[in-house]
Amino acid sequence: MTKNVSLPERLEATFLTSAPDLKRCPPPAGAEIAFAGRSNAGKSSVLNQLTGNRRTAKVSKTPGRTQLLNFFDVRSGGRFVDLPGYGYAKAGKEAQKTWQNSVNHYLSYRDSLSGIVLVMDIRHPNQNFDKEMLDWADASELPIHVLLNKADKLSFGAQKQALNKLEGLYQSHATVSFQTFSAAKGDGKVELIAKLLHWLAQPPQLDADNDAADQSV
Ligand SMILES: Nc1nc2c(ncn2[C@@H]2O[C@H](COP(=O)(O)OP(=O)(O)OP(=O)(O)O)[C@@H](O)[C@H]2O)c(=O)[nH]1
Ligand SMILES: [Mg+2]
Repeated sequence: MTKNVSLPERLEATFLTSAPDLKRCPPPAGAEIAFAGRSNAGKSSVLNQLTGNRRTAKVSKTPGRTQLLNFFDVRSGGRFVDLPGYGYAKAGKEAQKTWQNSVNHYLSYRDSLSGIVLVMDIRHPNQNFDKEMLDWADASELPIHVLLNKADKLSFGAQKQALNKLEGLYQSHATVSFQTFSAAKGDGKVELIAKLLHWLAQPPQLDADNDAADQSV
């Protein structure tokens, strides 16, 4: 029997910079993994659990806290990007539109993007934005890993039920995978780290000319 390869307990990462839009993103360096999801689903908390540092990304009880694209250098190589949350009603229509435009641009044109971690609140999964993101990733053939976060809020049976339901709904989506997660407790971290290390090890081949063009979108 082969021995299991041991995984790190965390993926250390340090804040690099914030960008309001694609134009002002830092030049790509290795594989980039974006954390997306509805506002308050727990994207920043997931990042902090992953890096083992509660101060990596700002967490707030007030939805809409993350308003810029926040870049983090992963120590072992590659980048994480904490994206502004979708659907923060109180932000005002104009501000919301601006943020969402920058997220859409980033997702559509960032060549170094290797995968998306889509964070959902397990109690309210598969909302409109989530559906759109899953369909878009499927059409773009981009790997997307869904975290059913805040699993600590449900019984084990209810967690399984939510997971099975989503897996069934998206059976035909070839690039999607699902898992339950708790950013509060760290449950599911090993599975997530394995997935991310796999993505980080396969940075997309960048075409220098294309990339320069993309930065000007
Ligand atoms: N119980 C529980 N609470 C969580 C979990 N993950 C996040 N939270 C809480 O949910 C709230 C929102 O978390 P954030 O990490 O700031 O969410 P976000 O998705 O980054 O939000 P925006 O930046 O507004 O888009 C905070 O009060 C967190 O403490 C979890 O796994 N379990
Ligand atoms: Mg956040």
